[in-house]
Amino acid sequence: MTVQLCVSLTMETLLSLLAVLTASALATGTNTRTAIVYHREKACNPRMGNLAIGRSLWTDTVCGTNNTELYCTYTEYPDQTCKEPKCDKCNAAVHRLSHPASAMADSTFRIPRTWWQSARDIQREIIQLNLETIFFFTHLIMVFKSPRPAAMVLEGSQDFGLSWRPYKYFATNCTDSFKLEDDVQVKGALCTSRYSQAFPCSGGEVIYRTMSPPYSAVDPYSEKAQDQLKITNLRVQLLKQQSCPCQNKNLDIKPQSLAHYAVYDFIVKGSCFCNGHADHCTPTEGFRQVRTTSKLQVVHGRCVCKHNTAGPHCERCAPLYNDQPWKAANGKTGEANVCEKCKCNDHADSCHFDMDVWLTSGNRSGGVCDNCQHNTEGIRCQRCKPGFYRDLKIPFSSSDACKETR
Ligand SMILES: [Ca+2]
Repeated sequence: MTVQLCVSLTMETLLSLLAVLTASALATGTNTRTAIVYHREKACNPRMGNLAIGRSLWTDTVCGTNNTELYCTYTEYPDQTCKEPKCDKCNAAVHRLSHPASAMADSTFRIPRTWWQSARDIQREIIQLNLETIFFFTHLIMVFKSPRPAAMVLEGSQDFGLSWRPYKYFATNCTDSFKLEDDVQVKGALCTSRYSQAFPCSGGEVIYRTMSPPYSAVDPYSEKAQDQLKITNLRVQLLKQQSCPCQNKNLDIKPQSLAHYAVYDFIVKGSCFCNGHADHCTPTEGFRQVRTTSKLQVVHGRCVCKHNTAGPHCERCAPLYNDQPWKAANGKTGEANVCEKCKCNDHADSCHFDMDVWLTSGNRSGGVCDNCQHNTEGIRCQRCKPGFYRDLKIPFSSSDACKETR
């Protein structure tokens, strides 16, 4: 999955290049030898990053929307004995006291740590990331400041939020909350209790990997993997709060000041989606970056296509390269599946793939040239149009190779 280079020198060419360099050094310039270096194209992928950086995160509520609220939190020592609770105020209108959703997407290494906090006493809350195009989603890391929820679900959309489907359910008890099996007992189950314990009361993590079994063995550019990896939106529904077990020991604090969700980090790891045909991406048209305090780079969505491919996600062949059907690169074998150029004798700017021509050629060449110019015709612009004759004195690829018959 971490194939980076689109092009690689084969070991053979590296060795011969080295031999040539050594030889020319010895020859001290009296012998000129030319090294022809063959490049072999390889499947490649743009770098991974946090998709939440430079984009807006949305939540239903935020702490202290209408006025200043008091809240308290518990933390515990490593041996799970409770520390004294800490209380503070929040107010969304006062920068120093505000805990907006954007605080989940700033740098993980910022000190003091920043966080988003929900309003008090709510059970259901949504954290959502909307992307401007399709991206590859590989994993999610959440670090909670409050105790982790007793029940939550991670969902993705591939159609800009029209439809959603669950990636994973998280619950202290999968059967009670969702009537699902727990992957702690049943490998590969859709629910897990792994990230829902009450301890730690602060700093608990939730981790999800899209390519965990049964998908980890699959080529990341295959249709099956893409169906799992592609997203335009991601959301986490927090469904049920869980209180810190320390709470029972201290009855002075009102329970509602403890009842909130708080999250330090919401890290959506992923990359631009290029079918294995690009190692670099630029901003999608119309994309407006949210001001970010993070030094980390924004992951952009428009591929700079290689392998003679084109389109925002390198999802088709470039205009003159449709001699074979388009294919995604193969992330497992590293095969680039480069788009092949049509043979149009320099008389056309584009071609299209034709299945009949492909089958007739014995699956070798299916390109049909479009709009043959320079008075040529044929599926390869390989002959002069009626009323024109071929001038044999000049190459056929020349623009005046077909002359008008007088
Ligand atoms: Ca933060």
